[in-house]
Amino acid sequence: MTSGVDRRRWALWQTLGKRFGIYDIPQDLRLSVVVPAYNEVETIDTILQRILEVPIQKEVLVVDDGSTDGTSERLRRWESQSEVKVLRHSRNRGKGAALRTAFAQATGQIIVIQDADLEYDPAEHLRLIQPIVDGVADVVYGSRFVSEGPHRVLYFWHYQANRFITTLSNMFTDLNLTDVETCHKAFRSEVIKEILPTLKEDRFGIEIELTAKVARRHFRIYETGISYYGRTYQQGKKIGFRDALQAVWCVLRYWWSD
Ligand SMILES: Nc1nc2c(ncn2[C@@H]2O[C@H](COP(=O)(O)OP(=O)(O)O)[C@@H](O)[C@H]2O)c(=O)[nH]1
Ligand SMILES: [Mg+2]
Repeated sequence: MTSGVDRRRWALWQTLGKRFGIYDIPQDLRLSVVVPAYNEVETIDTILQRILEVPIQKEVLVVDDGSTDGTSERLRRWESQSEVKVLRHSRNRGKGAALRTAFAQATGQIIVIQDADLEYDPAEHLRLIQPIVDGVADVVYGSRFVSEGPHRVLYFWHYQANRFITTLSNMFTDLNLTDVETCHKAFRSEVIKEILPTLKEDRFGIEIELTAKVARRHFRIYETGISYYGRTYQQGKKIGFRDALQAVWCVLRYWWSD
């Protein structure tokens, strides 16, 4: 018979383990980590290193989206690594196009999107995919707004635009997401295979399009808190006002038609 102490220990392990992403991962599980990269020479080596350090079987699909700053040359050195596959766009096409290129080649059971800058931490991949591993979710969004982890304090108006876009997207999808624009998103690969032929957005509109499409098909969507090491425009952040307007347009477009 288990003692009271054992039961409490078990409960603590279950609760804290899940919270921190420490749990048993099935031996045969393989992750596809998709990395869109455009002019990220400062961070590309570090991000790939950190992705490979995560203790799970994986393939990394990096898409060099027509970089001109030396990222392409750096990636050449990674091509010999068996876990890394480098895909290239001969000219810049945008994050959405880069994701589609990688999705088409992904062979893992779970696909995780990981930007090539250091705003999101690959160490949180295990936590992000846990609801999928548990069999309760088809899609998991890492929310920057519901976690206790560290968050860089940054632009007020950027944050307001983010809230506005999330609320607008929720109104049309009838979801209660807290962070539609998060770049940490995980999907069962069947979900991506199903929606891939319909994806159209080349730029950051892809975040809204993906959300509208998983909502329309009634996939089981979860959120989990993640940390956010935001960067400034001086450090290379690129998303801007034009992308916010485009997001609004995409909410309407993908509500109207698939
Ligand atoms: N801005 C931008 N990012 C791209 C493009 N293609 C791929 N990416 C990658 O998409 C991710 C998100 O871009 P980023 O500028 O960091 O967006 P932000 O952090 O939301 O401002 C990064 O990993 C980029 O390298 C592109 O054409 N433009
Ligand atoms: Mg970023």
